Amino acid sequence: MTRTLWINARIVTCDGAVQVSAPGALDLLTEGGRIVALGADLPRGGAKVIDCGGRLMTPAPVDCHTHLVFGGDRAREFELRLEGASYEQISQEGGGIKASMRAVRGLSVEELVTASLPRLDHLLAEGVCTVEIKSGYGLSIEAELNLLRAARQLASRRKVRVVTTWLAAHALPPDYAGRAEDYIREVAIAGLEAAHAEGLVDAVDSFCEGIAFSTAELAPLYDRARALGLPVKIHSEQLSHQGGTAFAAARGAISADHLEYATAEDAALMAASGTVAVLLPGAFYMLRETQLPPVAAFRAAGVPMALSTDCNPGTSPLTSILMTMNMGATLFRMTVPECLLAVTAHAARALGLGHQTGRIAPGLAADLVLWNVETPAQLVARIGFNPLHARIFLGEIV
Ligand code: DI6
Ligand code: FE
Repeated sequence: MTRTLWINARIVTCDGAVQVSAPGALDLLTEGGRIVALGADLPRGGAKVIDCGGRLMTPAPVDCHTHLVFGGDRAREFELRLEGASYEQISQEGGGIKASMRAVRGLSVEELVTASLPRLDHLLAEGVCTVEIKSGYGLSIEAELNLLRAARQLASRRKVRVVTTWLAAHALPPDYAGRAEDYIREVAIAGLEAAHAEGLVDAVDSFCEGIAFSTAELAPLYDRARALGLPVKIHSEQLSHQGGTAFAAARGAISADHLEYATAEDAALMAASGTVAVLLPGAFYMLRETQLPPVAAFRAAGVPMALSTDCNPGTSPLTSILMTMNMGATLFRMTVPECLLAVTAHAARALGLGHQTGRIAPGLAADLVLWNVETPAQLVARIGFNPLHARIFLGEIV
């Protein structure tokens, strides 16, 4: 087992308040992919020593909400929105998620992997070591299974931890128009059982929205998820307030995501249920949304806030976790420490992995990044700049 002593780094543990240690003040010992010890002048005893040269060391970013596996391209919809069409209009006219559905149904698992690898590589180039990937563009049992099969394949092609999420309740496909309850039963629930039996599902998600599903339609799906022992989460209050956040918090959701139209009451419910607020500034930006998520209410209620790319072909074609942090600060007025915690400790918590990754603490995975900067502010402030020096996944420089 490789035993490595990392010396002379400026370490931000993201374990509690964000503080940067002076270079050389703390050493980090890793062994067998885990963090073993963090402290001053740790004994070298047979460990390989790596001098970090005074660079900033953080936990590796976790991208906790992506639709990274998809096919096709929707840049034309971007143009239509520039010409004045709304996201809802495009969706009602057969575009949006349904356009991606048509593209996905025409691809094999291998083709989905090939289409998605460049996006994954973009995230990894900025140090990401854990990525959540949702289904949701297949909208039939077989096509949804293929998306998660491709997600699992990606984990074997790269040094990265992939967490999969069943999101068949993302949109109603044309063959089920007007039959949401049938779709939930025949595709979302039946498919969930098949996917779970195949080991493809780590959590269950849905899109609760006027153009998607209501809480009443979603309830049977969440009941089934609970019966299978799977964690649940939700896309809620993105375009309007539909009550998805309260619905999910009542079911102990690990996260509620988007939340532009969430209220202080939603925040209080989330605080009580331990639900993480996953904020997605890429979609806010692309849709030129003006309703800000209630960051002050989350802060006041003590709801942990995460930030994620929401990488998807329509509302957030974003594959930069650094840009996401910058947007969290600029668009959502989050502080630099909040932005850093949002892509590390809180993002890990949003996936139920808070005791596995996202912090630098003994016992956790040695998922780390060395950056060619000295402070977290230098990481968040710049745009289109990647200061990555080394990505370390399970103790090994990749
Ligand atoms: N909300 C979003 O922003 C993405 N999915 C969702 O539920 C967008 C999906 C898409 O337009 O392809
Ligand atoms: Fe999403």
